[in-house]
Amino acid sequence: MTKTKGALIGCGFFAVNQMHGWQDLADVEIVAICDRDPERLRIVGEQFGVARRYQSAEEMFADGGFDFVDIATTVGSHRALVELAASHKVPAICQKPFAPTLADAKAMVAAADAAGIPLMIHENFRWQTPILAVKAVLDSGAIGEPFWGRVSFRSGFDVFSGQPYLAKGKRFIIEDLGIHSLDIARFLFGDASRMTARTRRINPDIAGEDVATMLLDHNNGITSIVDVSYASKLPEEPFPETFVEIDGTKGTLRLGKDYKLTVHGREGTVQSVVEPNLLPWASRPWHNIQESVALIQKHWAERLSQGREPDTSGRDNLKTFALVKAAYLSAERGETIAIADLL
Ligand code: NAD
Ligand code: 89Y
Repeated sequence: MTKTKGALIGCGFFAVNQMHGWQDLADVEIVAICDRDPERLRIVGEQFGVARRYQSAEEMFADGGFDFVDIATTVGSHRALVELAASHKVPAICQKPFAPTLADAKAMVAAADAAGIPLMIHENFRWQTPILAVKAVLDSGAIGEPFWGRVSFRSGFDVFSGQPYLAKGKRFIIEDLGIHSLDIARFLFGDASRMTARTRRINPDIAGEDVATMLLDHNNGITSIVDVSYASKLPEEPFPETFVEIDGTKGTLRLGKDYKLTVHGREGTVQSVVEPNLLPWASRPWHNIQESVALIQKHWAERLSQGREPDTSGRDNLKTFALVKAAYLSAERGETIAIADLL
């Protein structure tokens, strides 16, 4: 079998999950890795047996020999690295958040289009088993036409020890985590036309907001609430579970703690547990996110071989990223923001 060859840039906290995900795919091989930090490069290179190691992405691209690049660095380097991939006509995956600004994100999509390469944003939360289960219920028509929804992520988990940069940015929870919740809202309820948001910072030791409440008007008439918090001290810590509530014309759906899904319709009430798989390399409580990494990477490999655009392409993710921008603008101005004005 001819394997698709990949290269990965950024060997930090999260990239290890991506490397495991690639290793699980029989038809993909990561042949080169890159990190500015020689120690991170050595650790990941030794753990996954990758001999070609680079401290410079430019040098790695110059040597070539791979069919796609997986960019797992933090946001500041995303635009330069996607443009570098485009200049070498190498298909690229880029981690969320897409870019520092919406203007950068648009430029990245334009660069990929001009080079004729696919660009996928690693927006993996919609690939979580419980979220896929919710989508399947919606698509089955079991609760009729949805008219109201809520996507909720409330936690007191210490994300700062693993990702210290999250405490330093002027923006925090919407850009880092709410971006996933907003994408889930788009995935379940369709594109949104208007955004109204309020934010708070509760933790005095961080620079950005750690609580956000967002109200979305979706194009199809659904109203949704997307609420996120890293300041919620609950009796049972739910990290990293997303809870979902949907009311439809024929029933209701609730995805709650420990992946319990309750669907109430005309035929009665059905309860199930839509727990993610604990992959051999995964660990609780991250296994939900880790499985979604494996699933989105499988999706990329399939779409790359079929020459089809991935579901969370750069073009698609501009619409999620516009919601992020709209939420910050709305909170800052105390106004409702029209999404069409941003795209
Ligand atoms: P990190 O700081 O631990 O790792 C980033 C690595 O990239 C570092 O080792 C750094 O040296 C390297 N790097 C940065 N710029 C570089 C460049 N130009 N060339 C080569 N190497 C470079 O960060 P992290 O926590 O692993 O996060 C990485 C990205 O993953 C972020 O954008 C974050 O938001 C995202 N993330 C996504 C999820 C998810 O579920 N999708 C979860 C966590 C983090
Ligand atoms: O960076 C974030 C993400 O994308 O998922 C969870 C996280 O690691 C912390 O909020």
